[in-house]
Amino acid sequence: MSSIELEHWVDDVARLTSPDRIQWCDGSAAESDALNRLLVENGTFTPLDPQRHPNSFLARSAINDVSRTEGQTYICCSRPEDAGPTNNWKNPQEIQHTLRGLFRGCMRGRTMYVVPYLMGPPNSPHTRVGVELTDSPYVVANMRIMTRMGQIALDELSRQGHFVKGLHSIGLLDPQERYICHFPEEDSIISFGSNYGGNALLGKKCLALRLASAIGRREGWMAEHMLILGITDPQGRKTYITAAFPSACGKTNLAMLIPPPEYQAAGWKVETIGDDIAWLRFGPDGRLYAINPEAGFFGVAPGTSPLTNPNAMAACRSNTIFTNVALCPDNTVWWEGLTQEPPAECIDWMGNSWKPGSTTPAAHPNSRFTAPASQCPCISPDWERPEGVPISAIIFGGRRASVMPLVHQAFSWQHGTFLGATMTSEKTAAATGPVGVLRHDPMAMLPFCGYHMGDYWQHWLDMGARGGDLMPRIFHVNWFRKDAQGRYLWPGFSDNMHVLKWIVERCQGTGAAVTTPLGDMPTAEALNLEGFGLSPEQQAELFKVDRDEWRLEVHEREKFFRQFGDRLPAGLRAENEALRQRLS
Ligand code: GTP
Ligand code: SPV
Ligand code: MN
Repeated sequence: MSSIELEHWVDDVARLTSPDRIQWCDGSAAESDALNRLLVENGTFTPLDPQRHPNSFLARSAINDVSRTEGQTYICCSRPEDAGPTNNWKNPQEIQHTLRGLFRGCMRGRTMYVVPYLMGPPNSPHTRVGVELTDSPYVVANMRIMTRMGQIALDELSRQGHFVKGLHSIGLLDPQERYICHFPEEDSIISFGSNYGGNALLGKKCLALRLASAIGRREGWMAEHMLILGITDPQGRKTYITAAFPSACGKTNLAMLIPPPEYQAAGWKVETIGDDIAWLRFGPDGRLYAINPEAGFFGVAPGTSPLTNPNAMAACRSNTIFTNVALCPDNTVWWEGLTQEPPAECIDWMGNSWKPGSTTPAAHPNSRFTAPASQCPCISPDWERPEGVPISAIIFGGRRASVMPLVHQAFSWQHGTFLGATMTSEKTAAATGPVGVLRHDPMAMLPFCGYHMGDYWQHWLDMGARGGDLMPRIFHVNWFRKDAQGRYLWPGFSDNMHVLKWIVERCQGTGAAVTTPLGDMPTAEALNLEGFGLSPEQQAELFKVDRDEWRLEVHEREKFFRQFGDRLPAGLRAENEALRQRLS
């Protein structure tokens, strides 16, 4: 039934787009080798040094196709009010008409690839099937790493009988004619005019977040922009944590954290389950379980180094696609932050020769590596568990140079939902537009929530009411507070372990805390900052709650909440009121 539906759909799309040939992808190594050869021949891929980077390639994108384009991303549901004030909306019939015009004949001279894929581990009841039709071999090569692609998905499709339709064409890569469209009422995606990750790899943000968030609401589960990690304490107990940080705000790094030597000596261990997306649902014991729907990492290259993230470096040594990084004369790659000393010369991400001291970066700030998760040295033995892992804590966090302290814990699930809903963060290069501008990014889902944000918050509260005391504890962190000179106060990376340890202890019912107007914070003994080289003033600054600044925050949040009208859950308004009271 479903495979017939698939064949009909492929025929329909082929009639519309007129590709020269159609290739059904089976996910085999032979298919991948042939595709990589083709990408080298057509100039998309540059092979890297086979010793230092086996089976790995550099790809350079069009210079105006380097990040997600949120202004051209649409939720296409019948009623605009169901997309809500934080999404762009299009009328489904009208946009279908426009898109048909753009897709007509757009694959002439090209191959149309049929890419069946799974989001979720094999043999999991939570796993969904998607099929992407695309004219981009670069997309196929990335999908093979990021998802479980090919025959495995066709087999699952014949069991499940349903798949999410994703139609993609790079078109002419014209930024003026770019549409990333989601149809939550019919579980389909149409993307035109971009070859960039989040716009073109339709399993990732389009299916696993925008559509899945809407499906999850209907079915009573959650799709979130969260890493998943497991921490083993010296007693051998495992605690699983998820964390929602906005794009390029530290998920991959936290997911792959290496504990400082004294923690390792004491027996602490951190393992990765996922670095970007979590699907959360109740298990038979009433706890919330998370799976990572992805099979690879689409990680930010700049700032990744053997010092900051050796696990990511190991993961992307081989079988990796590097997009928009710099190329060294010895056919290795480089990006800002990889080494302290830049190479004497290299080719920058645009293909121009580059020397240290140049006014432009060698690698694009949103350059990325696409690497198999299985290659990560700290990947958890549980990462493909069909039932997922039980979550004890959820962490929210953003990039805030001021105001927001290092860590605090919510008083309740509702208060935690409020902490997530009021997250703000400075914009990064992961989306087009000015970097550094502060914006609200609720639950790090602003660009990824597939329906009305007010209904999404209500769904969070409903999940909390269902889970009761078994729900995870909720925390907020900020690794990015700066001093008056603009330097980060907190060393971050490995040292984030100090904060994780306190969070684990709070979940276990130990970890000491003091109550502040914002939430519970660690006592000086519970989070020992000695030996960090921080002055007492710097330590105080990390945890400072400036009441005047916070009264402004409360006011700002009130304004932010207003746009959600009567879809703002009363509980969230009440939490802002309660915060105002605690500050006075
Ligand atoms: P997406 O893939 O876009 O969703 O990003 P992400 O949330 O996985 O972010 P990632 O871990 O790739 O980090 C983005 C940038 O933040 C990199 O340049 C990191 O080096 C930097 N970063 C990550 N963790 C920390 C930290 O603890 N402190 C500081 N100062 N920088 C960090
Ligand atoms: C993000 O921007 O949050 C990413 C990269 O993880 S992308 O897949 O392009 O969305
Ligand atoms: Mn992301």
